[in-house]
Amino acid sequence: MFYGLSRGSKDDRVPPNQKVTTGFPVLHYGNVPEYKDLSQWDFRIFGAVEEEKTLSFSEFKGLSVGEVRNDIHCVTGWSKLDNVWEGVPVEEVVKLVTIKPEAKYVMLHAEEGWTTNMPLEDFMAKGNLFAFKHNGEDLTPDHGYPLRFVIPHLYFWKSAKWVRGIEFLDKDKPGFWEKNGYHMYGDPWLQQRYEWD
Ligand SMILES: Nc1nc2c(c(=O)[nH]1)N[C@H]1C(S)=C(S)[C@@H](COP(=O)(O)O)O[C@H]1N2
Ligand SMILES: [Mo]
Repeated sequence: MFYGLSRGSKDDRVPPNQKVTTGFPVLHYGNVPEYKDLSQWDFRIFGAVEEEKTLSFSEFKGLSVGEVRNDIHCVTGWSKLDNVWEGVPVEEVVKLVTIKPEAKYVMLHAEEGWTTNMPLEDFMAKGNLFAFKHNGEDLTPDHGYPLRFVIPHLYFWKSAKWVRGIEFLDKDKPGFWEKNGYHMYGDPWLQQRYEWD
C-alpha cells in the first residue's frame, strides 16, 4: 500500500488552519447523478493524445486496481485522516493512450460539465487513483459513485467526483471552482485556497 504524503506524527499531518473531523462531509456544486445502470456511462481520454480512447464501465472495471491511503484536506477547513481508497492507479489509465509531448496540463471532466485542472506532472504523481471504493465500501452516490479521482497532495476539490474523462492540454485552463476564485494549484501546505493566496 502506498501511504501518499502522510507524515510521521498527527501534528505535521494537518496543514495550517485545518481542523480534523471524523465525519465525512459532502460538498459539491450541482446534483448528485442518478444512474439506473451504467450502460450509458463511459470514460473519455482526449485532447493532446495520439488517439482518443473511450472506455465503458466494464472496461474501466477490468483495469488493474491498487490501494492508496491519504489524508483529505478540504479548502473549507476540515481534514479527514487515514482514508483508504481502492481503484485504478493513474498510470494504468494513462498507458492506454500516447500523450503528445506538448501536453503539460490536465482537465478532469465530471458529470454536468464540472471540471478541475492540474499540471500533468501532479496528475501523474504516484498515489493518485480513480477510486471505486472508500474504506472498503463502494462509493456512495454523494461521494462520487461510481468513480471519483483522488489526488492526495492537493486540496480535495481537485479530487473530482463522478469523473467521466481526462483531457490533456498544452496550456493551463481554470476548471469549475478555479473559475470561481479557487487557486489554480491548491497546495494545502501552502494554503493556496483562493486565487489571491
Ligand atoms: N464533480 C464534482 N466533484 C467535486 C466537486 C463538485 O462540485 N463536483 N466538489 C469538490 C469539492 S469542493 C470537495 S471539498 C470534494 C468533496 O468531496 P466529498 O463530498 O466526498 O467530501 O469534492 C470535490 N469534487
Ligand atoms: Mo471543497
